[in-house]
Amino acid sequence: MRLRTIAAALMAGVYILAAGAALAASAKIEVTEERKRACAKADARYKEIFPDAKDAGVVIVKLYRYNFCPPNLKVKVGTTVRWVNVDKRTSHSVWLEESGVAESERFFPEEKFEFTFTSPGAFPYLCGPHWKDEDMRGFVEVTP
Ligand SMILES: [Cu+2]
Repeated sequence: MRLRTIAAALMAGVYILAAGAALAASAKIEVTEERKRACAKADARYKEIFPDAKDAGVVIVKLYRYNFCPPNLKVKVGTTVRWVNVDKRTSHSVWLEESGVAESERFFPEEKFEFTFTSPGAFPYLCGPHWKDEDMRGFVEVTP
């Protein structure tokens, strides 16, 4: 009886670990050809808008045509991510909803939002106004 309980507990543990890993994997954004093309344009836009940008100490994510570029990031604890809107007329937000972080204000073309990741884990995030209809989502994996 006791052995069975231990076995069941172990199985549950394995199941939870597997579910956690699956969740992290499923939270990653699929990088389609369309997204790659949009992100190449986003990079060019960023250089055009901010030719003298000095991004020392921060990791840049560009927002362009309902994409976060790059959509998947892997950073170390303590890293500050700067989301920069390089669109021409659309405003966006960054919302780490699953982590319980309040949605950012909408930020307009050439504006930015910054967030520092202070604990390791998987951090899927959304653009408040565009995740539903445009599937505008991103993912940050934070390592210790
Ligand atoms: Cu958006």
